[in-house]
Amino acid sequence: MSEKTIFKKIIDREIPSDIVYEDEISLAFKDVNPQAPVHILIIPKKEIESTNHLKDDDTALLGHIYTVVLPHLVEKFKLSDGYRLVTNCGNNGGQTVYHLHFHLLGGRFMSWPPG
Ligand code: DGP
Repeated sequence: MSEKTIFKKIIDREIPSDIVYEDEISLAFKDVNPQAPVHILIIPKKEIESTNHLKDDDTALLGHIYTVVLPHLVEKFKLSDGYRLVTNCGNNGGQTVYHLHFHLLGGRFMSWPPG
């Protein structure tokens, strides 16, 4: 069996994290290396490596993240003025942890293009 990712260890409470939202499908916690005043990682509890590994039956999971978890966090962290939701995929995308995750960044103006 392949080794657990750091995010699976967070889900399983094997390593600590600052959890800001949890339900049966998803978990959200503060990024250990924040790039903005608000920097939260939203992950599915299901182990999916990246957006390249999504399957047809993951549609509801993605919808849940966008329509339930995201609005909850936007309200909780007062991000109604705007934010950035980023998913890094694969080597060229800058992905370092191979468990699908969405970076929710806010609390400051986000410039474009990203680096
Ligand atoms: P990415 O580069 O898109 O794969 O982002 C991975 C993010 O995960 C990165 O911003 C730092 C964060 N991270 C890595 N290890 C840990 C950890 O142990 N705890 C927390 N809270 N965040 C972590």
